[in-house]
Amino acid sequence: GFGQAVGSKKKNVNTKPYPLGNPVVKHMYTADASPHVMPDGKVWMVTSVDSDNGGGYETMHSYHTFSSSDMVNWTDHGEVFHVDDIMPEEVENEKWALWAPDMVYRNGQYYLYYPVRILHTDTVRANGGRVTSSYIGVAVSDSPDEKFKVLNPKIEGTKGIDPAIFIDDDGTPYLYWGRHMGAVLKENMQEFATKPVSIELGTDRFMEAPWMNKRNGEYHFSYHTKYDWKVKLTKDNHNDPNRKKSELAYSVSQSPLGPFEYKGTLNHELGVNVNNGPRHPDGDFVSWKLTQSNHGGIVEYHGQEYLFYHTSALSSWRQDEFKGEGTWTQRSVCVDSLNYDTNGNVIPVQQTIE
Ligand code: FUB
Repeated sequence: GFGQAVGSKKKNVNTKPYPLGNPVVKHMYTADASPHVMPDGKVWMVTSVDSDNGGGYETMHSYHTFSSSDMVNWTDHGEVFHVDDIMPEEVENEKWALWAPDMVYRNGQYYLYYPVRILHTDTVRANGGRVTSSYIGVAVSDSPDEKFKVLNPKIEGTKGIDPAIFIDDDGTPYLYWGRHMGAVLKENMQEFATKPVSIELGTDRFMEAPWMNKRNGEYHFSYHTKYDWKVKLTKDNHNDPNRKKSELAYSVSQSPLGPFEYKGTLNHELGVNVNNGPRHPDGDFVSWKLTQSNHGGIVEYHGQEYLFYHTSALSSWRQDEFKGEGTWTQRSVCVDSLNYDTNGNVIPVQQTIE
């Protein structure tokens, strides 16, 4: 837990309590929230867990679940799944990670969809990079706050990360994953009933993190956009129209597997709108350097929609009271209201620390 030196590179660890509303989980690093209303009437989310010591994407090894009835106060139900639950002994020397999960209720049980990401330590590509492989597994539990047990370690036909599960009003379950792939699941929730298809989104901006929500009978597919992750965001380039931005964007269709029409931005990068962005409690603008990988989830609760995403604001605060840039893989889940204009288009959310 916190209290030790958090943040691998910087020694200046701020131990004062974090003063603001977002992120909503402050006692550990969480990412990739997947929110759903469950039968107990609360919103539950399963999240990735980023390591305290800044070990990076390879050290993402477990999931926690959280519940809330006001979207502000979240109860941590602890670890419900760990990479040890799936790792066969014969490949224990490889580096295994659990990336962005999703969890859904169906016929009295809870299903956890998880992407397994393996970094093959003994294989190197011609260009020097290590070989990775990813696929989707599913685990099951009687309760969202208890340990999940593997149901199908590898859903045939999956390759890639970031599963998102969506159950339509007629009860048909859809799984989305990887590079905007989608398919109908069988009643058993662990095999496909249809062949996976590549979903047309009306844009080439898709990078990762698919999410599906239904609104007024239409299907909204949202995702994290491709961005120039090697380009350091500065005051000078943050408004450059040619820079590929790390945003959440969405596309809309009349059908769950598309084709979709590109609609636009769901949320802006943290700090990009410097004149309109989140502010330091002292009144200064928060550094644009807080920009982080973006991963969304949308839920409607008591008639209001909410957008979940993550930032590095907490790791930045712990290192430098917002003056530093946080750690890329010490992220924290944030929640903001998601609203629409009179034409039904999303009013893009400005990421906040409030
Ligand atoms: O959290 C690990 C990976 O980073 C997720 O799978 C991606 O969506 C990105 O958030």
